[in-house]
Amino acid sequence: MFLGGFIFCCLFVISIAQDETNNKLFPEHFLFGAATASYQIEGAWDEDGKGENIWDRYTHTHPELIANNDTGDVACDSYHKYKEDVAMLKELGVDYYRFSLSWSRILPTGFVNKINLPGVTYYKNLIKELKDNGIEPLITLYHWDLPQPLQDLGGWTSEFVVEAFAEYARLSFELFGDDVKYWLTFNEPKQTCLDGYGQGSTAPGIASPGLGEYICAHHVLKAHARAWHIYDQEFRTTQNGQVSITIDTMWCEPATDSEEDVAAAEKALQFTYGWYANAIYNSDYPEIMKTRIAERSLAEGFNQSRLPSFTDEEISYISGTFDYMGINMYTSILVEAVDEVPVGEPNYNYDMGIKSSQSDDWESCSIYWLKITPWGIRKLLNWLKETYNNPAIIITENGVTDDGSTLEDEQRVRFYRDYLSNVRSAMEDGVNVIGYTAWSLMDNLEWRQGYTQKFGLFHVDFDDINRTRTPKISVAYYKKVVETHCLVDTCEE
Ligand code: GBH
Repeated sequence: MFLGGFIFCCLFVISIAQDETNNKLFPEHFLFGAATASYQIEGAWDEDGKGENIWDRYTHTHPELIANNDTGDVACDSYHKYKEDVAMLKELGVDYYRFSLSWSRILPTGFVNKINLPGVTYYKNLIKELKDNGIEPLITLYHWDLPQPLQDLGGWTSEFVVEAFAEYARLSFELFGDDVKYWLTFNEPKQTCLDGYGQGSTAPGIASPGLGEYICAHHVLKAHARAWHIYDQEFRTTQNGQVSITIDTMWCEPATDSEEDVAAAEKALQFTYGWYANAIYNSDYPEIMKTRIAERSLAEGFNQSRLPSFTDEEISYISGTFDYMGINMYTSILVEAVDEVPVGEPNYNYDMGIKSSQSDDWESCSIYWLKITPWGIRKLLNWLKETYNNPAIIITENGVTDDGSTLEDEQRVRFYRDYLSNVRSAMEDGVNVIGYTAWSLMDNLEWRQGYTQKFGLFHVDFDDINRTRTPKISVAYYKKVVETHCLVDTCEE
């Protein structure tokens, strides 16, 4: 009797959970993939002629800033184990693999004066192994690992880097483009600029708040546009691929439905996502950024806005430089309006001028910033559709971390099911989502969190010289989704 009641109750709970999951099939041509990035997986940091990059420098000179003094020196050793990586992708059955090129593995000086052939061969081999297994490469040109010699000249705060990036992009299209249909110029430029050159909290660790991040972003946008135009003019007709950028954002939910909080949430989206996206998908920086930063700059005693401005020619050169839209999304924040911070020191957060928090009701995982908010991705996708005129969207990263204590990562299974369910619902709302990428294929160097955070579908044993990879149970779930295009046991057409 008691047991009967228990079983009844559990079945009831399971069926409720299933009911909430979208049970429509994903369209036949919908693409599923998995992602990594060079510094986080490759290792071989100084092997075969690879040059030093800003993350090599940062982890080697500031070990105290990285959990357990970890480095990417060996990481997942994918430089030697790429065939195992491809075998895991094959096991998942994914349509594509999103990985990034290490600029300094191909160009140790950062410039095209010296091409490092073993580096080129490595990526050629990886691409061939992928194609032989029926997996398309989706390549990110820049996932945060700037060649150190370019940083020594000022990195992303110097104008010359725009042309250096353009030449690196052209060379990459030349070398690999015949086999690549999808490119991304930059991964999450917000982290590059805000953390790297504004707050100084990640490599290269330059703290120039309220200035460095805007100058950096200005060059990143120009460099992205240069690369897109190079592809468009010199490669598109023969290679027939698509080029975009991936910008990350959290969904910004108004803390209340007051007019002020609603406006504050929109402002937060413009300052985080729109900062990069508006120039590309609409034109120029968002009005609200131009106005607020100009006003605060003048009040602070500057003679011009700390936000650099584009010429009309530059505005039209950058506008429209995308063939699809890439987005990375993990979590959400609640946004409240606040009183204007008195003018004082330049600061991006004061320029934005909002208060953000996360609700205690939202489920946590092992990293502090990632609260599980699957409904947020549906709202974000709808906002992107409305704000940027309904582009074709590839979600280029989405995923969750664990602490490595178990291979039975049932939280990750639920995470993928619930986020994908909301993606599918957004598609029913009319959002044109064409692809979804799980972050990450395997556990890897989670930047300043080192190897303590594990975003992988596959577990990697970092104490083992072989860096043995083992599937977590989420592999079985994602594999089934990729195969059936369905999130539940049986789907409707
Ligand atoms: C992505 O970054 C990266 O592209 C990828 O390399 C990385 O491994 C993956 O996601 C997982 O982190 O402290 O509240 O300001 C996600 C970047 C990380 C951006 C946390 C915002 C700080 C939040 N996000 N970050 S907060």
